[in-house]
Amino acid sequence: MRHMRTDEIRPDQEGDEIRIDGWLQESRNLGGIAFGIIRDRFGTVQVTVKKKENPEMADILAGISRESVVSVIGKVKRSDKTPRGFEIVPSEIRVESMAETPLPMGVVDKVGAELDTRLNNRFIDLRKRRVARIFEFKAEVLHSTRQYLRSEGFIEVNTPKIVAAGAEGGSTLFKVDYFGRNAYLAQSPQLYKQNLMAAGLERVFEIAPAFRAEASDTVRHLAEFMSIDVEMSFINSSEEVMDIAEGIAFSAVDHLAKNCKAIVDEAGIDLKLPKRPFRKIPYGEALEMAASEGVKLEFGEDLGTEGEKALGKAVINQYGEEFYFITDFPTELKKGTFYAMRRDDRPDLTTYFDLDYRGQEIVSGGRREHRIEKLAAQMKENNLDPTSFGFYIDAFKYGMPPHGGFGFGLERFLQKVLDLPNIREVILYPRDRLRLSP
Ligand code: AMO
Repeated sequence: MRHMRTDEIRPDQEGDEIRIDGWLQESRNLGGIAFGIIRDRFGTVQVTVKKKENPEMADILAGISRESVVSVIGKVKRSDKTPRGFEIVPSEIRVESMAETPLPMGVVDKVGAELDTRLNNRFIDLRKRRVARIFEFKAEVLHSTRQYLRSEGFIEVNTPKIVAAGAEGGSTLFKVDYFGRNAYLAQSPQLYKQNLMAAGLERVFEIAPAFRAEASDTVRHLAEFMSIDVEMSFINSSEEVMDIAEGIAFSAVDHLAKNCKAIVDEAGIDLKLPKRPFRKIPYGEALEMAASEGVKLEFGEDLGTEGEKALGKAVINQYGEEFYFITDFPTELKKGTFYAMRRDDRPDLTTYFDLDYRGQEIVSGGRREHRIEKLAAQMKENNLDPTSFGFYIDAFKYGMPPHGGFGFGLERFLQKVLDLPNIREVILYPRDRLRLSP
């Protein structure tokens, strides 16, 4: 008999014999009636047995533990006592997999479990519809991002995740024993993305994990996160790069608002389409705005979490906007970022930018220095030896187009769209300083 999804069944199928499969969410024995709620990914249905009519079946149902996987064959019967207007009267209930008791955590309990307990038992946590919805949401964002970038002429690429050198500073590199040699897990595909510009691919994107040995334990840092990386050639300004970062964020919100109403409603969020183009706030002005919300920083200092939050508040208070770029980061602040192009008219400022969403950085990038003499000079300022940069520097020797790009943190974005307190909520199996399993 054909398996049916719970959401496929309707009251007007009265009398039809069907099969449903799922988890027994709960079962009750109420006097003369035993009933169970069967749940699959799409919803729930009620199975009802009148003891007088089928005492054996009533006993079977009552003897199955919560969250066991069952297969039920039965007839659809209209009922105005159930939320969906029908119930299933079973002729056969087969237990495919009996759940042990007690459960490590509840699925429908009113009192929620701690995040750690939930993550330790993620397979049960994900049985909660609200939690599973987060990952449907994530899949939709990935879908809209691919659609948008392809429509803008980008091709999707895959670069190695086992690498010989980092792109984002030594302190957050994970070391790997690579056949007796030192290797690292890629912190960012940036060096490869740039290499592909020399290769002539012109517009590339990659959606892949990035690894950071983040020592700090915060609600917005993971040791493994999904980075949406973009690199594009023949640009004249960093604004062209910002346009694409903005396009990803906008198209994701637009797609969710237009096509995912059920998910948005269930998540209980108020999705507002952002005004375009997103506001661009030069770093100097961003400092003043953060100061207006009580966080005072010196020119050249990193905004940091507190500065970002204060700026987010100021932007909402003054303009009512949630997405905004911080532009013109000072050269002094981006010193370690040897590949960042500096502004021709103001070498004390770079072409680097962040995109922040309600007080949290979600994207970082800019225009790269493609002129090899300038790049080598910037490396030397950082006490780096250009000759030790192997494949990276070679790509600049034989024809490198002007180019730029960015990394867009998928989980950072999702955490903010869904307004969740911890980034671990939006990744199936988070990796952090303490967590390696599951
Ligand atoms: P950056 O290091 O700023 O830039 O990273 C880009 C974006 O990735 C996200 N992100 C993180 N998300 C979760 N946990 C982390 N530990 C974490 N670290 C970063 C943020 C951030 O804005 N090479 C550049 C990109 C480029 O210029 O192409 C880079 O990786 O959302």
